[in-house]
Amino acid sequence: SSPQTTHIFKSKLPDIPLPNNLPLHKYCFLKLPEIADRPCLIAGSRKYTYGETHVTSRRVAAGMSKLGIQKGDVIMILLPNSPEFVFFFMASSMLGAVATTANPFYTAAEITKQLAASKAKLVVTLSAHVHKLDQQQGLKVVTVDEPAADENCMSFREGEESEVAEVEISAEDAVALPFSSGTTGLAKGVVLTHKSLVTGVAQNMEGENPNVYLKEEDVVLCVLPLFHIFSMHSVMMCALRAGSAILLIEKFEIRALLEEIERHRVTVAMVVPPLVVALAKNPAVEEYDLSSIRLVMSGAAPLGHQLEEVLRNRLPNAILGQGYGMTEAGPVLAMCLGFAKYPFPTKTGSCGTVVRNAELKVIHPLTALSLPPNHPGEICIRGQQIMKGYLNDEKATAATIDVDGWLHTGDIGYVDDDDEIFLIDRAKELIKFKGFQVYSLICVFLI
Ligand code: AYL
Repeated sequence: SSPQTTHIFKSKLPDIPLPNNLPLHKYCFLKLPEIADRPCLIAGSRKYTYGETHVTSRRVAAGMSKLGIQKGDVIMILLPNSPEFVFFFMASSMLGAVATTANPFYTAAEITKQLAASKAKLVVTLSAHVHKLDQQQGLKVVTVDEPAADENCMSFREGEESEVAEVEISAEDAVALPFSSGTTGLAKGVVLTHKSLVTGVAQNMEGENPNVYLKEEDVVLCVLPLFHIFSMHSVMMCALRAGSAILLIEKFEIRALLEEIERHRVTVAMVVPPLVVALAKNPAVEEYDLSSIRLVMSGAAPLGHQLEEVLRNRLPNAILGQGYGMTEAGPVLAMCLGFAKYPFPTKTGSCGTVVRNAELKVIHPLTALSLPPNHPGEICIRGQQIMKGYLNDEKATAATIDVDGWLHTGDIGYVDDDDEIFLIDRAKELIKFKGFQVYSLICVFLI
């Protein structure tokens, strides 16, 4: 083919109409009221049905609105995995506000930086973390555990459901603001709109043959932190849309986790490679019945072949596969088609096939020409799911999303003849070159 040919990769699944004019919370609760009595959130001894989760989110929205939170305001959710995370996230969406999420174990300095960059007006956290908050003028701090830590913060009071004002929300409004370092050193706010996230969920969950087939009877493990886009999107939002139950694990401890998986008959596990190591190799695993697990999706980092084989032996009944995502990409670029309702055969080591309603290309990092199958280059993605941009950083945004709408991931990989994507390990890790930080992706092509 001529060098000018653009090689564009698409899903094997047909494009579908996207319901991305809906606000995120409406979309996530689309199955209400049919599933109002089904289990939604399970956290220790606390259980909430879909109806309870929705109504509590509305009361939290009313409570936050009494505290002055309005459309366009940013709130920071500084919580471990808990029902409150879900309530505040959904409540924020209902108000047309934006949730910025952070690791509750961040240092005071890291939190302060994100508070300043995001201009958050309210922080919701646990009393144990309040001391890390630099309470500048106007910052409201609410705790969701009793009692409030000190006089500068208050215990959160839910409002009445009837007090939730209807706000006009446009699909282009921001709803989530996770922070990511992307392809350039410093952490930046990633502006994700209602449209990006609804599109991102729909690409995985909708259609006659959904790419990730979750059922109402599924119990989805939520052990990865919800403050990170992987869990926020592929566990919380996707499971809510499907009407599955979400098992919230506050902190990772292998025996406690195995016990919960066994007790609640977890069927779907979203994991990262270090967790696969624990599930595949920890001797404690032998003492528990994990036979309920039917699907394991690993993402966020490379999963070694051998490791995958060991896990396959441990969980012979489960479909194993990978998802490939990036915060800026809204977040899923590619997903294993073995998870589909009518699955396709897939290969070990592949991190999936590009999601539907999106285009993916692989470009030569120096010439920017698109490459045919089996040629490694930088992966680029285009579609309505990608971020609007980095918060208040036009330069970084322009360096990541080009004028034609392609988001450049900084990842090096190729697409094979079966449309499966293979990433080349650690291509994006920073290396130092003559005192400058240079991406190894450039070097791959220079050496
Ligand atoms: P961020 N294999 C190898 N590397 C990966 C993979 C994978 N399957 N997935 C992500 N990465 C790397 O923003 C890649 O370098 O999001 C990518 O640019 O913290 C970077 O991680 C992005 O890091 C899912 C599945 C979300 C995955 C994700 C992305 C989580 C990481 C939803 O369903």
